[in-house]
Amino acid sequence: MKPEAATAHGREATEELLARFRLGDRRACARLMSFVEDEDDRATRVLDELYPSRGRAWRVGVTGPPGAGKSTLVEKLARELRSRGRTVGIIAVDPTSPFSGGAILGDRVRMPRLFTDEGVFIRSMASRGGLGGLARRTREVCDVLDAFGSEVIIIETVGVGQIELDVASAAHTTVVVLVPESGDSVQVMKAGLMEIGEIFCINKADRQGAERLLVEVRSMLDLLPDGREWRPPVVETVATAGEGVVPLLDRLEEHRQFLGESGRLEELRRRQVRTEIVEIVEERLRRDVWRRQRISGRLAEEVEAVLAGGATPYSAAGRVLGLVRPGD
Ligand SMILES: Nc1nc2c(ncn2[C@@H]2O[C@H](COP(=O)(O)OP(=O)(O)OP(=O)(O)O)[C@@H](O)[C@H]2O)c(=O)[nH]1
Ligand SMILES: [Mg+2]
Repeated sequence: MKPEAATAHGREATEELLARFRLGDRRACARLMSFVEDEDDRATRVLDELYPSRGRAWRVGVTGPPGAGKSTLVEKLARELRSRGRTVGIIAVDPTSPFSGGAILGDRVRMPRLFTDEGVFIRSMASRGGLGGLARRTREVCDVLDAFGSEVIIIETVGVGQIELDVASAAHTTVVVLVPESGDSVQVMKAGLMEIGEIFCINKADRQGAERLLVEVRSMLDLLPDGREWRPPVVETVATAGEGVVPLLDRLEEHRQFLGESGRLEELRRRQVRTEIVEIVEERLRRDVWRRQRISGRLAEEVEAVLAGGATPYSAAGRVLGLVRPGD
């Protein structure tokens, strides 16, 4: 096949997928998400096309230590949301897994009833060999789900590092799930979870030490600076039994209402759009720069100059940059 024919075929396929997506075809939706996740060349076109249809979904982050019961809780929350008549999207982000379908099998086992519900869309995401861009790709997959019509999107991440915190920051409302065995409160502070939680959930409240953890979390929250408009509530749950899920969702709804009434939602949106533009510009710059023959040629020369002595990577970079922006 000639290259032009291949391109035309690719375009046609994308148009057809978009058309099916608009008709509510779940498989087309999954395909478009894969474009985004794989950073396929078609992703930009797809995201640009879908942009006007996104922006309605409420994005809820659920984060916490490994094994805290996040998936169990997400399943129960999703079912409660369904009974309140909302459509739900679930994105399980596993930064430790290189396989993006990998976690799906587990989720199918954990969330069997949700998998057969047309009002629920479940997607697993992985780091694919590098954490770079995971937060952005998660946000873009959210955008696809949002445009597909999910009214509430729940993003599950393991809260262990900066990348995961970045992923959590894509959400409007973040629930931090803690369990009696998650270690002392100092560790929670260190992991940066205290700052990002708008709601704290003490799960496995059926286990020993839950009461003590509750007291500790409350006293830590008391240390947060005064004058904050939103004081994070603490809710106890037993996810396996569904206990506490209704109060948890009620607190979540309250936070959503607070976001709208306080003008915070508007502020979040502005910041989000700014981040998006900056990221897209940086991404394209990076990609385009090294594609320019003159610049990649100069790079090869500069490598030799540094190795030969007399030049440093810093002076070399300066000269390369001189070609990128000759006006400066
Ligand atoms: N006793 C008790 N066990 C629970 C509770 N919630 C979840 N579990 C159990 O804890 C284990 C881990 O639950 P998951 O929902 O997979 O936890 P997770 O946080 O999603 O785990 P990762 O995604 O691997 O980090 C499972 O065996 C659950 O049945 C609870 O409230 N009480
Ligand atoms: Mg999980």
